[in-house]
Amino acid sequence: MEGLSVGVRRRSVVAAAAWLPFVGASTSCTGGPEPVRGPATDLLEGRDWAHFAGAKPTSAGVRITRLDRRITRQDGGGGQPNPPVNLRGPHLVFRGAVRIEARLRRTDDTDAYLHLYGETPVVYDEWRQEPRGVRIGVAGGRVRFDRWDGDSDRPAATRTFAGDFGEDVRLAVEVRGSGLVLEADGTVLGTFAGRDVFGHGRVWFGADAQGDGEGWTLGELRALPLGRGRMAVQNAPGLEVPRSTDALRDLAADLERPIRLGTALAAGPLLTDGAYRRTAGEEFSMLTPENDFKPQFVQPRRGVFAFEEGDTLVAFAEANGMQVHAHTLVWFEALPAWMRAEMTDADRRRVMTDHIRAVAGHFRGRVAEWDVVNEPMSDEDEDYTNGNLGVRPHLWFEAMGERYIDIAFRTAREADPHAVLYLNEYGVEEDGPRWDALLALLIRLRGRGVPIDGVGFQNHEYTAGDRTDPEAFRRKVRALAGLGLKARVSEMDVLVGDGAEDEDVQARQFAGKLAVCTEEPNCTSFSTWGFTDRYGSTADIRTYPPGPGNALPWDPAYEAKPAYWALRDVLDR
Ligand code: 9MR
Repeated sequence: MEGLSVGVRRRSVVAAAAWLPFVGASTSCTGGPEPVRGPATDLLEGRDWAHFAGAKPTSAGVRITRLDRRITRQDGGGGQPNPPVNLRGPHLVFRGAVRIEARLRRTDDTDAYLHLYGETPVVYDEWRQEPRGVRIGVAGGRVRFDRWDGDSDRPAATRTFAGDFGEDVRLAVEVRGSGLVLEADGTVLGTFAGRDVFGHGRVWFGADAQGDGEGWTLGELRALPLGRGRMAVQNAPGLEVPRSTDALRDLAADLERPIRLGTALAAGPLLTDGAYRRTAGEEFSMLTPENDFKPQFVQPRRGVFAFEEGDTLVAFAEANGMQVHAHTLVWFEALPAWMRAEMTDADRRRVMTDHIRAVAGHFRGRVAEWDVVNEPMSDEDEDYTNGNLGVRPHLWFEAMGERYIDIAFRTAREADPHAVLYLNEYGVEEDGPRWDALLALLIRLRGRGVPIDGVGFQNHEYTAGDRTDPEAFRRKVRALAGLGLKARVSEMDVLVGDGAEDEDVQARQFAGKLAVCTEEPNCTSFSTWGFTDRYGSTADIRTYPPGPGNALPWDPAYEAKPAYWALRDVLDR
């Protein structure tokens, strides 16, 4: 079923619509002749549900744990639900009409939802591009149906159905052309306009548990083609990609003093976008998880961990001979709401150390390095004169003072004794009070015997004012060498205007920093923050579809930009 063309899909939509003269209203029957059913395919047995966050395959089906994953706002407020998608599991490719049947078993007050996605979400941890799809489930004793049209994070249509639904409910959805038929326990509940939700002829699966209970069990999940429809089940692609001998990573490995060439990656596009996967594995010898290791992903509820997306990134690194630079254990952003809640100082400290032990312990031996403390320096002038010594007074600082940094590094070292431990910071590539305060902090940490090995210089250049001089950066790297510390370029991206010369400015900035890193013996790696403008963190992600950024070495269509060639030139000198 590979390579279905849009034309074929359109024709089948028209054909299927003939079965469905009455679309858009809720009725008790579909109004058309019963389509012939093909054989059903089991989507649980023998399929991969083990890499799906919050899910655990059992003999009774797949147990779905309540994760409460949300995209929290930076003030810690509610945010958008972020239920996981089983991207490493099966998805359907179909044309014409298809029927999906599920059995939802509940033993407590959990609200049980099955998501059928027509395309996959793009997940940033402060925003999720909710794709086209439908969600069916049982909530508060009612069957519920929601449809997203891919133009907002809110559902375009929601319906609930009261009924005598027990602990074990069979739901079915038929995708028939542009119509959707919903069935519960053998009764048709309604027929809905499907818009173009499944117009790509694909269905990915997700599941979510909400409400007061602990979870539910997906007892059965099957799919079958209807009428003249065709259907195939596809598994996720393998993670190993073909290697070249002449990519950035190869040139960096061939330097007299080899360094690692890295980039920030996300599990979603790795599993769904072949060009992303191939370029990432071919060109880079190190990866930083852009968001998938952050607390709101890995510990969405206190004591409930979900490492599956992070594990996928580690597996990708292992399959392609890359190192993982893990990011990040202690930060003031990307925290689940529970972590920000009021608590005693002692509890706050326990939350931090428990998190470090659990997360660094989980990845122990499989990651080379950790950003233990991210962005400890303050943005407020007053923190440089009020006794805080430039250290940001966030929740961890409030509970422990500057010693939170000592405790974090000591705990990380115990949890993964072989990982190289970094402090990661922005805006310290150039001279100024921020750098002075960081250097003074590093001297204090060294003086107290804190096990810190190096500093990551993020090198984000978002505005013309951020364009730092490579020589200023070189002085910082050397200052660290004087303290016996390593340095790395950890998150470089260079946002530019759209003038003809802008891409050259961008290329020069990337090349200048890489050159310093290759020349200074304590600089270990050079990483960009993403590599294609298609998913960069500078994209305008609050619009549907997102507006691409322009800060990275590859354009949204994976064409190498001048910055890429400039990086090669530095390595190939
Ligand atoms: O690129 C990341 C973006 O998707 C997240 O929403 C954001 C908050 O977690 O973090 C971005 O990455 C940041 C990194 O973790 C730390 N340094 C600055 C990066 C760019 O904002």
